[in-house]
Formats: sequence, C-alpha cells, structure tokens
Amino acid sequence: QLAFASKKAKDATAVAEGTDGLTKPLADLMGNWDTFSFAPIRESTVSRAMTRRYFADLDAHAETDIVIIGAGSCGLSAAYTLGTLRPDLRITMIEAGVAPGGGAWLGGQLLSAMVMRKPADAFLREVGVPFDDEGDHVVVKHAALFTSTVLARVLAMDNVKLFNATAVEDLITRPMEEGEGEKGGVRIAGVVTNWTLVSMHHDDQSCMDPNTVNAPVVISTTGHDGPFGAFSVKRLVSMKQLEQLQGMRGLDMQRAEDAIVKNTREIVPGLIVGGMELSEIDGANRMGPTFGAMALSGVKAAEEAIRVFDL
Ligand code: AHZ
Repeated sequence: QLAFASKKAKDATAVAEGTDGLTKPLADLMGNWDTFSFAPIRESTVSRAMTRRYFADLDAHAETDIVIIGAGSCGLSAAYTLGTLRPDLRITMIEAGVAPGGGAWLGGQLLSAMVMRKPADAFLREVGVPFDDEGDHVVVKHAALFTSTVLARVLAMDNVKLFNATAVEDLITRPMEEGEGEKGGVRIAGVVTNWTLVSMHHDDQSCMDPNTVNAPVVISTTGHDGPFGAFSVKRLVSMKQLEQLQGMRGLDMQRAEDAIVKNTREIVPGLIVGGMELSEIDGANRMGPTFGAMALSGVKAAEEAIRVFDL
C-alpha cells in the first residue's frame, strides 16, 4: 500500500512537470486553478459555430454517395469499412436516436461485456478494440468500449457525417429501368428525413414536411422490428416491393449469426440491408448477445455498397 501511495505522489509531481503522458499544455494548467480563466466568447459566436457547420453539412449531404440508416453496431461497422476503403465517397449516416450505438452500449441485458465469435476478432483488431481471447470467441470488457472506439474512428473520418436525432421517414424511389427487374419495381434513390422529435409528433402537431437526401446507394441497418426498427423493409412491404416479412425467429446463436452475414445483400436496386433488420425479411433467428455478425454484416454491407456504387 505504502509503495502504491508513494508511486501516486511521484506520479502527481510528474504530471505537473508534463512528463507523465499528459501533454505539456494540459500539464501546464494543473495547479493554477486560482488564476484560471477561459478565453472570451460571445454567445452568438457559439450559435454561429454550430449552425454554419450543420447547415453546410445539410447542404453538402443533400446529394451524397451512400446513406447509412441507423448507427447501431452494424451501421457503425459498415461506416468504418466504407470510410476506410473509400475516402473518395461521401457517406451520410442518419440515426434516429440522440445517442448513436443502438443496442451496443451493453453486452446483453444490463451486463457490460461484449462477446464476439471468431473470426469477428479481425474487425476488433482492425479498429483497435482490445479483447480477451477465449479460444473460439473473444470478449471485449465493455460493449461501450467497442461502440465508442468504432464511433470515434468513424466520426474522425473526413468523408463521414453523422446526423443524429434524425429519423428516416421514407425512401426516395424511382421506377426501375428496363432490364433492372420486374415491371412496377422501384430502385431506391435516397431517403426522406426529419428530426426525430418532429417525426414522433406528426399526429399531434400539424404535419411538418420532411427533408431529403439523394443517394445512389442506401444501406439500411435499423435493427429488428420495434418502435423504430426494421424501417426500410417494412416500407418495402407497404410499397409492395416485398410481398411480406417472414418475421424474426427465436434465438439460435449458431444459425443466426451465419445467416445474417450470408444474407446481407441488395434487396431492391440501390438498397442494401444488414444487421438484424435482415432477420425480418428472411425469417432468420435472433442471436441474442453475440455481436460478431453485426460487425461482419456491416463489413459485407460496405463491400456490397461499393460494388453497387461502382456499377
Ligand atoms: O435508433 C436505431 C438504432 O440506433 C436506428 N434506427 C432505427 N430506425 C431508424 C430510422 N431512422 C434512423 N427510421 C433509425 N435511424 O437504427 C439503429 C439500429 O441499431 P440496433 O443496435 O438496434 O441494430 P443492429 O442490427 O445494428 O444490431 C442488432 C443487435 C442485436 S439485436 C439481437 C437480438 O435481439 O437477438 N442481437 C443483437 C446482436
């Protein structure tokens, strides 16, 4: 204990001297709190700093290369892969929640650790998420470590913009061109968006018309059916592009994860579906708290998106 206490004291001195892994500017601040003051600012400067950037982003992303709907574990993995492989593409992520991450802030129930079956450890290595190797599977000590690391890597990319608290309310469609598919079929040409609070209040406020984002490729990863989930596939049924949804089946970890990765694909021209949203189309099992399929379905969705984009 004594040894530990004296190490802490030594560390504190080292920090003040800026020699303990902290940057010199931060170390210089420490111990000077009595004379401390922030640089001056006017409130309007803060407003303009935010509004100028947000509206410039809305302007730039009104025409984009790829839209990803949903920033859960699958959507984030798709964004990481796409953003890394194709820095030339403009990638627009739209997430209904204020907090991106979907169900991946906990490993399962209220438990922290996140399990991934091999070979999904390749994705963790790529992104730089540490894990315990347990043989056939690996364990990240906290799901939030996975989500925050992938999120940080994605948000740092110049070619990715995340619009959170923004819901996709509809899909933009065009009639399929000849030879593209069956008569009456559509291709997806973008998404219709609104701020989530607006979307949630269409019934008790007068309808506020939405905004649009044009894109030749959309990846939908909105999770299984729920208050917000399975958005695009449900819309495909209501616009008669899919006959019906098979509905997600009961839990079978072994089958579910393989099926989700294998079935990640373009469902109608221009729309790729990944993650648990897929289980609703195909009647695939759920896997419960194992996340390898979400990461690798995201990787496959990104690969598919590049293929479709390059056609
Ligand atoms: O907020 C949703 C979440 O963050 C978002 N989303 C849904 N509808 C949207 C819409 N517009 C914009 N209309 C929307 N965003 O999509 C995200 C979905 O994340 P998720 O974690 O629910 O789905 P996922 O497929 O990435 O991961 C599924 C994780 C699961 S569920 C499960 C089981 O039930 O057995 N097992 C696993 C591993």
